[in-house]
Amino acid sequence: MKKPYKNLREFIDALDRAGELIRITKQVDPELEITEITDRVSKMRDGGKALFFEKVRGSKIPVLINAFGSYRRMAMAMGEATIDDAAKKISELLAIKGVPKDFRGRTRLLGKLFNLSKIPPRLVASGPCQEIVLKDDFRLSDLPILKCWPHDGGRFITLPLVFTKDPETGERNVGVYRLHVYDDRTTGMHWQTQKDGAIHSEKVRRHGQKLEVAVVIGADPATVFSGVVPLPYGLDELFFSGFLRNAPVELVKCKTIDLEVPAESEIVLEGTVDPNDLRPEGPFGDHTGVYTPVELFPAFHIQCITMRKNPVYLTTIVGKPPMEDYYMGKAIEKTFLPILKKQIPELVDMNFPMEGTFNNAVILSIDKNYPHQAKKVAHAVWGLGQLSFTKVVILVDKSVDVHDLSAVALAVFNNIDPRRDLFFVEGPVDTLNHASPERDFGSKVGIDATSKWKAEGYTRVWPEEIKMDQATREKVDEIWKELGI
Ligand SMILES: Cc1cc2nc3c(=O)[nH]c(=O)nc-3n(C[C@H](O)[C@H](O)[C@H](O)COP(=O)(O)O)c2cc1C
Ligand SMILES: [Mn+2]
Repeated sequence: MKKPYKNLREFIDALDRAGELIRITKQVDPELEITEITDRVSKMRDGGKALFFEKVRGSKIPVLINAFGSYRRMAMAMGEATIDDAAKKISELLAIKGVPKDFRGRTRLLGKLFNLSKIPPRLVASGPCQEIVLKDDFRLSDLPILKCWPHDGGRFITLPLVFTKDPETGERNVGVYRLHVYDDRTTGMHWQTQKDGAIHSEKVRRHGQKLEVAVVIGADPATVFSGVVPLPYGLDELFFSGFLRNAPVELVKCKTIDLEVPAESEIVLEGTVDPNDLRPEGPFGDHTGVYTPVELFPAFHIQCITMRKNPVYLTTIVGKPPMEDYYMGKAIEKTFLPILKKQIPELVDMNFPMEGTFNNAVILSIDKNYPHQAKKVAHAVWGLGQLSFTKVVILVDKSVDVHDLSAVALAVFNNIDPRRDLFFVEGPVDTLNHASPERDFGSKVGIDATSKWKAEGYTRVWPEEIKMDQATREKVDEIWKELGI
């Protein structure tokens, strides 16, 4: 078993050794210039390399970006050779017998399994993330925070791990929610309405209180990844990270708030969110390819910054895909397929096409055993965590390769009778969905492109798919060379 990366710098060294990192010594501007360089790299074949900018105008701190921006680097971050290996590791965990059938039972069991494997986070007395403690004399403007796109509302911390606790149960959550810098001690807190951090915030709002928040910028790569993973509410992301790492995440107590953060973090911001102190957030060039408009989100008031002596500032950019987050999303698609199959047993394969930016479209192939099953699967999707935001759910037979968009289009365009096979629902949608008539609420469509059965009211004979017979194919293989083609 491989030794887990203790921190971000061990990951940087590993990327370097693997030829996956480029060190850039020329000075660059965190305003727009890093985006333009990184965007070009992200559009290269296989996501290019990770970039380590040693000299960034206006800051002494170097910038790491695109660290997760390829299948290979994403697999390395998860401690595996390939993303499929990580998916296999999760399948094996789920294969442990005694898995209850209902979803709540499964969620609890997942927690228990993670527990059993001795990977809960562990508190330690001290850690390098507190080598420097700045209580009064700090300025966010000393950090190399990017302004990503020309019409962004300012600088944004784009890959922060936001640590909060449920005020009622004390359960921890870690989520990546961007921070719009308002001044040297204040940022926005862009936790979208249905995200776990926002739920914590809503709970303290009802009690007229503030929420303590710790923000980690840069940690070991499994922990950073765990912040974007859509785990069920109440499941501590650090268990998932510990599971990937085969080792617990070591935590230290924050200096000014009752939260713990990874001891090996690069930079930590400690403070509070007042759910009633709402401020305009954005605009921000987002992964939907457009600027998300200005909307109200709570402000994050920072009271203390701790860091290593020589910290690295970890960041990313989002924009028209593919960007770094595309590879994170694909890693989630692959590793969550086995979990989803437990809940939707007829599910065969799943593809979040790049242009659907993960929340807006999914293609599912299913093993259809009874009439109208495609509709049942779509409704299951609309009932599950962040999957429930999916605006377009396309269902195809298991014979269709969901990753072959041409094959999917052939099935959809030719198999559907629009009036019969398109069905609509309404419900919560992704906060980033700019097309819905109001924020967080809109409609969704299911497209049943599976073959139709008599039992589904199709009275004609469903046509057979064209396939050459095996004998002829073998014969042609044999004579192919002689044909002069
Ligand atoms: C680069 C990047 C930026 C993100 N920014 C945000 C954001 O600003 N707000 C948000 O709610 N989710 C954002 N997300 C998605 C969340 O991190 C993701 O939904 C995660 O599962 C949230 O954790 P939670 O389920 O514990 O709330 C971002 C994801 C990535 C990869
Ligand atoms: Mn969560």
